[in-house]
Amino acid sequence: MALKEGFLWGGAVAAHQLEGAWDEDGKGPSIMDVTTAGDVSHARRFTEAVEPEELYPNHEAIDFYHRYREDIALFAEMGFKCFRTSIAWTRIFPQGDETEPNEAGLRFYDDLFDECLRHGIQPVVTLAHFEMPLALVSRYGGWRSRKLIDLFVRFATVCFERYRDKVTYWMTFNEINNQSSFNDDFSMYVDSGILAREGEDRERLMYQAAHYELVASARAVEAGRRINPAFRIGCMIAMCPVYPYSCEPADVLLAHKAMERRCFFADVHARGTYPPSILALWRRRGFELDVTEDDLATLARGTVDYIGFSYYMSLATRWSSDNPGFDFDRKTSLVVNPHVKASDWGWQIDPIGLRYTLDWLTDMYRLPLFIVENGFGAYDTVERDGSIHDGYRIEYLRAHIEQMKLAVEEDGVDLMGYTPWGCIDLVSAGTGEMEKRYGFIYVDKDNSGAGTLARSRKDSFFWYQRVIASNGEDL
Ligand code: P53
Repeated sequence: MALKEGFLWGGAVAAHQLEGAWDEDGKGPSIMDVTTAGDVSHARRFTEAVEPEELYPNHEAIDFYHRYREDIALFAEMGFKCFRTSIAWTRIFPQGDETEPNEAGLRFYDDLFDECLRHGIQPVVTLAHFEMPLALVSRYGGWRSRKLIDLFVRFATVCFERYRDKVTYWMTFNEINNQSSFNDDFSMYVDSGILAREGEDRERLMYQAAHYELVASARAVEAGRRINPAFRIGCMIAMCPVYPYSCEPADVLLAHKAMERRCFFADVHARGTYPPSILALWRRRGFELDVTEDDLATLARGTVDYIGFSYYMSLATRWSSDNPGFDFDRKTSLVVNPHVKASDWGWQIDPIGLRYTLDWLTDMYRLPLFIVENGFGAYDTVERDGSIHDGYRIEYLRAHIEQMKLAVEEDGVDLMGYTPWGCIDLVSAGTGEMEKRYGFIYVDKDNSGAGTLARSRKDSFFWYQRVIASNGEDL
């Protein structure tokens, strides 16, 4: 059994990481427009407003806003069947709480999706990919506020109605579960627009924000179904399987607890209920969250059609006696896995982990799966003749596609498609660097922002073209 016919080969990006044009045609500032550049050892910072002396790599990004025709032609040349991008909320509702959408923003995505469809490329669209309007942070404290549910549903509804006949595949919140690392400022900010204040209980904040988002997602799913019953609406989970460091029972239990904490979001999206472990955790912590009967009914109704997920790496964890509650914390509970290598950014490379993830998600949720991100961030070298020999990237992707095929062919996983991340070089979410490159297409721009923005084909471009043409047989 090979990959199914109509398998959605493509590539994935997010609006803020490639569009640029951050203040054009009525677009409002988003949280990513006040996020500075960082690198592997310096975290990105968030300023309150746009400061003149700071470097904000997302402001220009790779200028896709003005160059998308050329870029989509290159995707078409590779044979893409689909293209995953996101809609910048701030192009549609610049401040987030207007009652009428911004027509110029809506028109941009009309043109973009038309251009894709002209090439036979299906748009796959994420509604919230790390970039809520900044005004929602200053006015409401981000997803601290229940008010955000209505505002998000309004945004989602406007998009569903406008692109009813252009987009079939949707996702609500990108990597909604990154914030399970609630001690990490970046994850809390990009998922929920929350900067924890001194003395606030970050864990409680995270569960409350996540609950509002899950309700907003469920209401969006319901709205989408009404608008077009043919829509396929999914969730999006960052999947990093957490392995026990050893077969010591406490290590195994901690790894299991880590998966519960990281993946309960998928339970709510897919089954419409919170798992007992999370309800028990809230009781144990004494969290009295704003969760109404009506919310629970909404969650039960608005379950997703498929599970979209990203897969880059696996993690490993080791229990220690100062952790009697088996709490998993990315900052303190992780250990290096001695059996796998890591990228220059410390991401552990583990192709078998992708098969494990596909099998695990299928066992848990029995839904179709969609690998909407996978890839290798690496430094590339441009040769004197302009060629780019990125054999390391081909090697990473080949190994992962092999495991993905085994999951389908030998384990019976129902897989909709595969869209490698950053199919064209773009701004890294985690570090803001340009030089952490994922693309099949090189973009001439460096970390300081210098470069012509010219596009060129890497070796991986021609390789991926063959992979798609052979439906994954010629690797
Ligand atoms: P960058 C952390 C862990 C796994 C995936 O990431 C992550 C993150 C956040 O940095 O994000 C996803 O650019 C995300 C994309 C992002 C991509 O992975 O930090 O959905 O927006 O660009 C790769 O190397």
